[in-house]
Amino acid sequence: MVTLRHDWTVDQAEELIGRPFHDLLFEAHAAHRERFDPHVVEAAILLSVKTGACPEDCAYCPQSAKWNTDLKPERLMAPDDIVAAARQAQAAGATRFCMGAAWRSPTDRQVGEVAAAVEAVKALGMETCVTLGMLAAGQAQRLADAGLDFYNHNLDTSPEFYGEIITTRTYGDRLETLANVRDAGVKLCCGGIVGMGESRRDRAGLLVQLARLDPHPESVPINLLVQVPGTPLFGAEDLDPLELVRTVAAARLMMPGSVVRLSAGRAQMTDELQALCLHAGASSVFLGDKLLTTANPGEDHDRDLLCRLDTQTATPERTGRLEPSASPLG
Ligand code: SAM
Ligand code: DTB
Ligand code: SF4
Repeated sequence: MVTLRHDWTVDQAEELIGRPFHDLLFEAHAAHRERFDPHVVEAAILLSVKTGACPEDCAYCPQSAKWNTDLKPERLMAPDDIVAAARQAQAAGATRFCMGAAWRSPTDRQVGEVAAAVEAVKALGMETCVTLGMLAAGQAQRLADAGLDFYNHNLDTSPEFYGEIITTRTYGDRLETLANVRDAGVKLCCGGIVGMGESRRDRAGLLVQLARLDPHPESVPINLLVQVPGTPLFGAEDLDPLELVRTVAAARLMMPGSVVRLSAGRAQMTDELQALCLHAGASSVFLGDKLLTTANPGEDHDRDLLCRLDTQTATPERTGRLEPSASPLG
């Protein structure tokens, strides 16, 4: 069984991503089958509970107040409306409901309001995830007390490339939030974005930072940049799609026990590219026709694709995670 390591170097990760394509995919798929049922994909649904007017300057993000995008800012949603959306998500087959807010860092009052929504969504029997920006230790504890399962906070890219993308908060700030979340006993959803003009070595550097977290993040979203008009990264050179596949495969091998999510950008991918990413070890997606503010493939398309791939969405009874002895490879 592929062992869990936290001592990856950037050279090793870069070598891994650059292995002969078929060797890399073979190894990643085999590692995936050691711990996961390859016929099951975890399904989460996102809701933007507070949209736009964000003071940060993330170059990819349509929600930053610094860029002129066609986005209408919206205040924090009422708890009843959030729970109604969660019910719909559950009816659509999602087992996890992820709530995102365009904040740099929430106030204690805002954390309290989100915590109330988390409690209500939990009561439906769904897993909960929120992403609210930087979080202080006490705020993480408040969310943990409400029963929060996951906190999403991405490292986004390598420490070296980071300054090209965001100047209003540091890599160290992000690591501090991750530590606060972990200390409160909440599971981590932490990954990054590819296709921002970074090099392969940057992608390796991101994976090394993620794999150095001990334990590894329980959930690792790999986002392909969604290019939004008005953001500085609109018009960035497209990434070779096979580099996305390589990144997913390397994430699978470097964090063998984590769930890798093929996250943003699926609406811009062919079905065949998504199939390759799922073969390379991704086993989680966002369902629905919207991510936070941009388009996602939508229920009909995804049902058809998963059916063509002989794959079903996870249920509480069939999560897709195997006991070590239950590997279909024997
Ligand atoms: N404001 C909070 C924060 O950034 O910490 C939470 C919401 S933010 C929208 C969540 C994540 O979405 C970002 O960290 C980034 O990785 C991802 N994201 C945002 N815009 C994206 C885009 N255009 N393409 C791909 N991923 C994107
Ligand atoms: C993550 O890594 N990707 C999701 C979730 N975590 C919050 C967000 C993707 C956002 C894509 C751009 C948008 O829809 O606004
Ligand atoms: Fe704000 Fe988050 Fe968007 Fe950055 S990614 S601009 S912090 S909403």
